[in-house]
Amino acid sequence: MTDMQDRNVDFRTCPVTTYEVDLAAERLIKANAVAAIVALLLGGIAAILLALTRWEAINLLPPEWFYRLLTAHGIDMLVVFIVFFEIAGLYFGGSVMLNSRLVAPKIGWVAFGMMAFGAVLVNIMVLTDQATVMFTAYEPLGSDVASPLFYLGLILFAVGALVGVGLFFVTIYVAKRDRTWEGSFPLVVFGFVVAGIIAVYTLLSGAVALVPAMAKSLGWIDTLAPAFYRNFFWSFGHPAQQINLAAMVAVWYAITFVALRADPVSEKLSRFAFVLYLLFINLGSVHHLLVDPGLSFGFKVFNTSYAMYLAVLGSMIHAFSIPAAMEVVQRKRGYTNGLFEWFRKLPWREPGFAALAVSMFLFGWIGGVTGVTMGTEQINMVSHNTLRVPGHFHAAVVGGTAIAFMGFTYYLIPLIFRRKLLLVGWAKLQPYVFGFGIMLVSLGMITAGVQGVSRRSADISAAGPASGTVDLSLAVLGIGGLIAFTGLVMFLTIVLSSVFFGPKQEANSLTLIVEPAPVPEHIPADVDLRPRGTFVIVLVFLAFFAAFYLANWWMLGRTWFVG
Ligand code: HEM
Ligand SMILES: [Cu+2]
Repeated sequence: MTDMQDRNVDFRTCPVTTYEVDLAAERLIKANAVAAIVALLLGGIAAILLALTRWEAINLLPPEWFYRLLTAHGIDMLVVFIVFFEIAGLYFGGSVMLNSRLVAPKIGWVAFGMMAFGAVLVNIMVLTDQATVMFTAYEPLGSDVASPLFYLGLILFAVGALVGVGLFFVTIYVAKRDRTWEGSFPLVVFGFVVAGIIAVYTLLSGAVALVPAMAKSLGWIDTLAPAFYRNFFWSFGHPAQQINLAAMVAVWYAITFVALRADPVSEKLSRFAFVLYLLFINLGSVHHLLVDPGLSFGFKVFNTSYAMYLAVLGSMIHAFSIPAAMEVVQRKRGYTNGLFEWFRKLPWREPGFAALAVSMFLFGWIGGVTGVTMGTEQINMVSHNTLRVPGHFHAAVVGGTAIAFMGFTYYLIPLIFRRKLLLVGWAKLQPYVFGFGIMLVSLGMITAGVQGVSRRSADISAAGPASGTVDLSLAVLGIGGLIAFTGLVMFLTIVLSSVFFGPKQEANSLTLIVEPAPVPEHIPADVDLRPRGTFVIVLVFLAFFAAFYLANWWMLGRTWFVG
């Protein structure tokens, strides 16, 4: 604490969490969070137009605009929105949650400026048709077509993010040195540290892909091997999803605590699961290269199956231990009837909890199951580049990560923006509306993809009349898009109106609607605290997973008949 006073850092004490909040960190968290929301708005406008184009009966946009907006949507959502939000999360975890000052906030503003400028530049290039190359910008298309300023924008954004991550690490180092908190890192911060470590090599890999591509678009070099670009692009693009994953799981633990005051059943096991991410998850990136001819079958299978399953194990540990933590704390509160009384009595009307529940469901049951299945070399042969792929990642990254981040934002408003959350009644419904919409988007995409509809197609009618129930699947995608867009507009309205027009006030409670009942100090020995309901849910999940996986092999077996 002495160090803080020496440096004249302004702190306030949060009346609810008792955290010592560095006001400079608070301002940076606000700026990064608002930038994230603006990106979400832009990406969301593109999203509904894309969904209404893929709904073949409407086919709204002409192809040029479809591809332009597809590029903008991919970048604004998957890169700009998510990364700005994560930088806000890192400053929150590294400074606020550790009661420490944010080291060198000026550098934080430089990082913010680079990211914001880079994002604006990329958007201008994409929207003025100077970079209609998809967010992947594969070689040789990418550097033949895209303006060098497109690459410059992406590189500035990535370097700015790297600076922000660096600031986070220096901040936690100083916090540790000054002993601003007791004991080891809180689990949530530990999750952010893992996300930060993954972010470092992710962003460096991005530079290895994008810097030569920019050099080529400037004419400084003549060739850039497509396989080289793809390899490094995906050492950036896939691990970026693992940053999202680690940050999302950290947010899951945070919300579990906020909404239920539940601690993890085994904190050691949860930490171990985070370490599994760190060690194994980037190997799974090879699933993007499963159709690349230059790589051996053994290399592909080792990385996408054996190695990746260790990372999947990490996710399963989290996904089973969080409901178990909820069940144990609910049982302590006396909800011990049958297997599922604890479950029925969960705070379904609390916005953060609703977001957590929807996020865990969509991430695990749809995103996770389809991802592991399609990552299998053989099954990938029929799903690669079909709509099944965006079907999978909309469940994972939108249904999972974006919804978790939305839920978390509701708490940042009273705690960090120090404003009253307006439209709380909407906030209670928003995760369900958005989640239901995204579920339909995802299922529509997956079922269309299974019938062979390709991703990134403005219009599939050129290939002749669609077979089977393709039209129905695409209609489900379109209707889901309308519902999800409604949920997105609800979120943006709640957040932006609260941030700009909500009455200023200090937070007075951790939760927004449902205050959890206190947990009794002494629990009689005969109360059954074992999470038996969770165990049943886990078994059902594993059975569903196995059935889906085997059904895919069965379908694959019906694709080519040997004999
Ligand atoms: C209202 C919510 C959303 C809707 C309705 C929506 C819809 C769509 C549609 C229709 C496509 C085009 C698929 C294709 O034809 O291949 C797409 C692509 C994509 N979306 Fe979304 N999306 C939404 C939110 C998000 C969010 C929040 C993210 C990321 C966090 C995201 C990431 C992506 C990515 C990375 C692509 C692929 C771009 C490409 O192929 O280059 N989407 N989305
Ligand atoms: Cu991937």
